Amino acid sequence: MPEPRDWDSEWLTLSATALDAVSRAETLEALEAARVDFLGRERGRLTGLLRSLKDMSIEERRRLGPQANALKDALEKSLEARRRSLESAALESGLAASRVDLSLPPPPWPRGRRHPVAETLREMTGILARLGFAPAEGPLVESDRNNFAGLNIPADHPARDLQDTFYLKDLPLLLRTHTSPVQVRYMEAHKAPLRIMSPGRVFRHEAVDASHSAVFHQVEGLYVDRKVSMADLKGTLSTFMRGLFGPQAAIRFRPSFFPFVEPGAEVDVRCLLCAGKGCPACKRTGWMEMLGAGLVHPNVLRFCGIDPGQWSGYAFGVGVERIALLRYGVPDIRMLYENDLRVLESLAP
Ligand code: FA5
Repeated sequence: MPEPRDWDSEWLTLSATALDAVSRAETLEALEAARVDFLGRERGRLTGLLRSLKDMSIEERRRLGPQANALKDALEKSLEARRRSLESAALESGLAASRVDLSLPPPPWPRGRRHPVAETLREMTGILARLGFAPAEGPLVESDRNNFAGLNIPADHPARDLQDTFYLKDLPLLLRTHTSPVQVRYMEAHKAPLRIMSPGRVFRHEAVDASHSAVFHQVEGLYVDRKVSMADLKGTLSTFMRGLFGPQAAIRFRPSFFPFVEPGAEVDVRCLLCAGKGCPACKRTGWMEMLGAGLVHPNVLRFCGIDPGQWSGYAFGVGVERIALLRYGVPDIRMLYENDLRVLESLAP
């Protein structure tokens, strides 16, 4: 026989401690522990007492039953009240900890800026505009006529080689290999006199290296008037290059050949990356080829309906990326196109 339980003394401890345990719980976890201790379904002490009412004598049950039920109600109410107050305290302290100080300066905002090629292009056209050149545009997809034939480039010229030119499949069209076709378009449409610049993208089927890309940009310049001479060309190009590289920039003219000019020249700028000592970007020559230029060939003027007896002109075509490499001190043209933000952000104009 198990010992008869002393319900009265169990009740005394229970009723003396239950409400106290609730009001002493300082955290939601402690409160939950107190709830389980008294009202837990399996082992709760008050739950146990209520469940045992059926085992008690009638007098005990009459005496303890209503009191135990009243304590259960009171305990539930007080648990609920305590839970709310602990929850709102937790909320308050959370808010206080994460308070936003509106007087603090905002975090730095990442600042966008122009791509070095776009910025170089903008400066180049800015200088030429101040020298009196008006903007003109031409399409990227061109005819053989404008890209080659009109520019006095004969059918067997190596520049037409499949190796250099991207031809469109099944069409007598190509991706322009230089900005010079804009010369043909503009002279045919407007005749002389004229002074234009034409910036844009060009395409060549070419092996890519530190200074060559298959897609790059050029700015074309063209000036046709009475008695335009090589001296005018030199003057304009010197001013142009000094505008881009500063008054110290060293420039050299080299005789060169382009079918659409006579005489022809190439202009080099002393490599700013190695100060002329020789590096991969300048192919160890100390100089970087920047542009081709010359006096417009009489055949080209004639092709465009301009009388070479009355008019003469000069033309030049500048590589924009080559200028950007020097201005930004970038050793490899590919770095301009890989769009690695760490590289682009480090390039100060
Ligand atoms: C021409 O394209 C001529 N149309 C330029 C010209 C215009 C001459 C008017 C006379 C009169 P060339 O192929 O040399 O010439 O290219 C001109 C410039 O473009 C070069 O000096 C160089 O700066 C740049 N360039 C040429 N090929 C590449 C390439 N693969 N990648 C980057 N830049 C290039």
